Amino acid sequence: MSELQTYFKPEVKSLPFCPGCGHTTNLSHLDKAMKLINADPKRTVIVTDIGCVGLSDQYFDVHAFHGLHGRSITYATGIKLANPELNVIVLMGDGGCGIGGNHIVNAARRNVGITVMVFNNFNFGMTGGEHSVTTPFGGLTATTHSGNIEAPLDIIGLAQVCGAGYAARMTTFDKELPSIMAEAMTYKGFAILDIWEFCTAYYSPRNDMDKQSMIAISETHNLPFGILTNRTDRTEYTVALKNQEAKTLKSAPDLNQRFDQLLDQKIELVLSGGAGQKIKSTAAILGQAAILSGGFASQKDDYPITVKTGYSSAEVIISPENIDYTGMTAPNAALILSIEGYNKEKSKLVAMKAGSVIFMEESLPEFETEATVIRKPFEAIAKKIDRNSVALVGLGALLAKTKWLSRESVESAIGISQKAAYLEMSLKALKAGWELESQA
Ligand SMILES: Cc1ncc(C[n+]2csc(CCOP(=O)(O)OP(=O)(O)O)c2C)c(N)n1
Ligand code: SF4
Ligand SMILES: [Mg+2]
Repeated sequence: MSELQTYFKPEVKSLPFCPGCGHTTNLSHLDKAMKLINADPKRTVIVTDIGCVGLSDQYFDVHAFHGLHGRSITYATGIKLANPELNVIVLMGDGGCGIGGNHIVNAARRNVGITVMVFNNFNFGMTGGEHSVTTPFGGLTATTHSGNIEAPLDIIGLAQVCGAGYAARMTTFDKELPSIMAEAMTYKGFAILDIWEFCTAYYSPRNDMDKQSMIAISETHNLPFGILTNRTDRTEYTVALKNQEAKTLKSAPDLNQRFDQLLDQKIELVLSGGAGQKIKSTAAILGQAAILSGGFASQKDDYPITVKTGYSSAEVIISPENIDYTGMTAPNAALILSIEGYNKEKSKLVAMKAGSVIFMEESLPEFETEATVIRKPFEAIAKKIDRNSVALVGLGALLAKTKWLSRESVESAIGISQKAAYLEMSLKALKAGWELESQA
C-alpha cells in the first residue's frame, strides 16, 4: 500500500462540490491522512451522513455506507461492533450533528472506536443554506435573515463532557489537518474532529467568511482550535465488550449433546398459561433438553407489558435439523395451563390440524378442533407440589406421551437452568407429569 498514490478511485477526475467548497479540501486531506497511516482499503469504511458531505464516500476506493440523515454514527457503531478490525470513518455535516446529535453523546460515552469528522460549514448546504446547530450568533442564513439568535453548539465540548477520547477542532486551512486526521483514525477509542470550512454557495457569501472571520468566531464564541482532548485512560468499547463477554461466557452452560436424539420431525409448540406459572423458564428447559439431545431449538416469549399480570406464552420450536425460520408456520403441539393462556391462544388451538396434539388443564373450556385434545388435572397435581410447577407437570405429561425427548434430557436441562432452590420442586413436578401420562 505504501506506493499507493491516492485512495480516490482511478476514474475520479474531480469532486462534485461547488468551487471553493471546503468539502473538496477536506477530502484531499483525508486522502493524505489515509496515506499517512497506510490504510488498508479492504479494512476501511467511510460512512457518510446526508447533505453535500454525504456525496463523499463514493469517490474513494474503500468500503462505503450511506444512510439516513443524522444516523451515520449509529451505522458506524454497528459496523465497528460487527468487525472491530475495521477503520470506520464517519463524514457528517453540522446539519447531521443537529439531527443526530444524541449519537455523538452515546458514541463518546461508550468510547466506540470510530472517527467522526464533522465538515462544519455552519449551515445546511445541500438544502439551500438554512441555519444549523453550529451557525454562529448573528449568522445570516436562509432561515435567519436578520441574524441567528441561537447559541452555536460546541461539538467538541459536547463530546468531551461525554467522555470522548480524542477531540480536536481544526480549520480546513490547517497544514496539520492530515496528520491530525491520521492521529484520530489510529486512536483506540472515540475520536471526533470539528473541521471548520466554507460553504461557498451559501454561508460564506452571506457572511463574508474568510480565514480571519473563522478565527474571530472561535474567539468570540470561546470555541478554541487544536487537539483539545487525547485521553489514554479509557478502554475502547469493542475491547471492553469482548472482555466483559469473556467473563459471562465462562459460566455459559455446556449444552453439548449427551442424550440420544429421539426427534424425527420439527415440532412447533405453543406453551401458554398465566403470569407466575414459569412458562418462559419451562419453555427454555424444553429447548435446552432438545439441544442436549443433539437437536436445535428456538423460543419466542409473549406477555403483556404489565408483566406480572395476564397471560404468558412461549412459542418453542424443537427440531433435529437447523431452524432457519423461527416463526410458527402451523403449530403441531400445544400445552395450555390457564384460562389466560387459553384465551390468548384459542384461535391457534382451533386452527390446529389433525395429527397435532393439545395438552390442557382439564378445567378449561371445551372447543372444536381437529387436533387431539388431552385434558389432565395439571393444576390439582401441581398444587400438591408447588402451584408454580404446573408448566413442568404439563411438560412431563406431554413428553411422556409423545416421546420427543427423554426424561433424562429434561432433568439435565432442569439441573442446568434451575436455581438450587427450585431444583427439587422442578424435578418432582416433571416426575409427577411424566408418571401421570405413562400410567395412562
Ligand atoms: C431527517 C431529515 N431531515 C431533513 C432532510 C433534508 N436535508 C437533506 S440535506 C440537509 C442539510 C444537510 O446539511 P449538513 O448536514 O450540514 O450537510 P452539508 O450539505 O452542509 O454538507 C437536509 C436538512 C433529510 N434528508 N432528512
Ligand atoms: S452547497 Fe455549500 S456545502 Fe454544498 S457543495 Fe456547494 S458549497 Fe459545498
Ligand atoms: Mg453543513
